[in-house]
Amino acid sequence: MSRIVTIGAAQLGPIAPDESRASAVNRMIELLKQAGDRGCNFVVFPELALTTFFPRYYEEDISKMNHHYEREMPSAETRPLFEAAAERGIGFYLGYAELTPDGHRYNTAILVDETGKITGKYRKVHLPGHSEYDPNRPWQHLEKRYFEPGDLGFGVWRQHGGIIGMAICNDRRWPETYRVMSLKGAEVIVLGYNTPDVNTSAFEPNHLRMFHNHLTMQANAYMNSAFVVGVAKAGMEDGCMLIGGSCIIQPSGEIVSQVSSVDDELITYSADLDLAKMGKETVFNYAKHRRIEHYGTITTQTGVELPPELSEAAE
Ligand code: ING
Repeated sequence: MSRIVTIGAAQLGPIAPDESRASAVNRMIELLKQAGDRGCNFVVFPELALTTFFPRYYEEDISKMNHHYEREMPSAETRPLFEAAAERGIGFYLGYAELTPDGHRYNTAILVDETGKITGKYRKVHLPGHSEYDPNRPWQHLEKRYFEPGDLGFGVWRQHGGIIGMAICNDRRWPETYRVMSLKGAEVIVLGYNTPDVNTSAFEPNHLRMFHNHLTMQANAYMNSAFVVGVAKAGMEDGCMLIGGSCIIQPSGEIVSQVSSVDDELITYSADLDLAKMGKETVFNYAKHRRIEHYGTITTQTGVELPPELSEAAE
């Protein structure tokens, strides 16, 4: 009996720096209503879906950014989102900035089930950008200033009849992200992203932003035999253009649904999770074909142990 889960990718357009939580929540509730009308079981929202992408701004005193963080989840402002989803029997993934009671700051995502219960949490591991003001950049990308690397690892959770894993934005560029979760059985990997359409650290032709966005998710969907759902916060946020391109990718690596705007937009797909099983049981059957004992040791951050004759050259 096939396991069909109708997945919604709920892309958000720009969130202005002074936009209220209530406004962002209401926009997401509107997308949830559309998702309910289209029979969705599960909806994926973007990274930092409650606020503008505030790592774009430098603040000497980090506590001046506290209003962008959630101290509790759900809060009075976000509870309506949980209620709207539970009323429709829809689970969801939500990205937001987390400030813990003991003062830790994370770029976080949660998994919520169809009854509105938080079933999983993930804190972004791969934080791109920098921690100090960089005068050479048109916009800052201060994720290393405003967040700590995640301390929860890459988890997976049983929900909607399958095994779901979570990642956030830059994580999608690192194969380890997907491999760790697929080694744990992930059949669906969901992630939100805020990706400026211009590389502010070095020149990069503009078209590569979208190419790399889809390449990384499609390739890793195939190599880990999992559905991958990538959902953007898109559009011109306070003068900084964020790419869209939200999409749903099947384990073959093919994009099966993709947005056409850089605004609030819902796309959906009825995924047969057993498509993920096929790859895990054949071409990517780890027990049969994966040979880690033959890979050689990985001993350094660069990822390989150099043979002696080369190691001097590397120093
Ligand atoms: N944003 C971007 C991302 O990984 C980036 C930053 C873009 C890093 C392109 C490297 C290359 O999509 C976030 N929020 O991680």
